[in-house]
Amino acid sequence: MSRRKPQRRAAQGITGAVLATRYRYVIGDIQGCHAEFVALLEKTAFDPARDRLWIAGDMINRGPGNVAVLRDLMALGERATCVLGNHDFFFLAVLAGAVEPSPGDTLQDLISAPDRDELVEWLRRRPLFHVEDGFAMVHAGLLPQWTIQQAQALAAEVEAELRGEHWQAFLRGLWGGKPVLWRDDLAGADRLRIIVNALCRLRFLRPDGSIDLKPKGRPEDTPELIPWYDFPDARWRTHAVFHGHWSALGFREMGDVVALDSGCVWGGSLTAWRLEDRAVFSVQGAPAAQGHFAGD
Ligand SMILES: [Mn+2]
Repeated sequence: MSRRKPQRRAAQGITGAVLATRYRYVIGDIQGCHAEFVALLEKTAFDPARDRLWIAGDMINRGPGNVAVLRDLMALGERATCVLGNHDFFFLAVLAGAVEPSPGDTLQDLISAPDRDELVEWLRRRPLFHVEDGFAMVHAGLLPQWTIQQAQALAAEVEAELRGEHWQAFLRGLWGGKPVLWRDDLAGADRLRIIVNALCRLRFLRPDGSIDLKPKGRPEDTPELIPWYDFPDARWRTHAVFHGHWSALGFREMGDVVALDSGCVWGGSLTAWRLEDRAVFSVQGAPAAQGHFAGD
């Protein structure tokens, strides 16, 4: 974290209100683990009047308390900056009729919530990428061909679709793993699909810079592939990057990249990283029914 020092300064909210900030806490994949989320905020002594949360996506699914997590984050307003993960997208896609829930999904509390529509309207207006003070946050990863500024512009292309009137049709065309190699002249659904797959699903790249979405394990298990954050000469390296999505990695500080999915819903822990002084806070997750680090 040496490139730029974090600055304790006021943040400009989207309504133009100036939010005085004491601490910013970056938190990885909550996945409906509401009790652990509440316990973690208690442990950090989070003060909603002075502090802010950065949530690295996958706020919901696999865990038991999806509705409560979304309600809490929504209630924080501009105090919580939440980027979308693949599970957040998946829930929206279920509502759009693009995909069917599988037995491991736990979205029923959301699907039948009395305030479902309000939660959905909030969720589909979240960003896919956040940049502030020399730091960037994304759920999964960044492609080596992208600068931070380009990634911001590409995320905005997807955000515009998701916020638009035809968001459900957009999601129905989004599913799939192709294309795997970025090109600046990609257009239409192919372009939007690879942007979402990179920001929300990426772990490994092949040496030619193309995406391989299949492996979910530790980097040492697939030495022929390159973790996205290790790709040589990646153009996004002007900023420090926080990400989640990779429970097999666990919490890792890797120079200017910090991995924050410590697998709470799989019996691991939920971690908060305080941006101002790099203090780490964590609480133990409940034992997982499906075994330790059993999935995403
Ligand atoms: Mn994920």
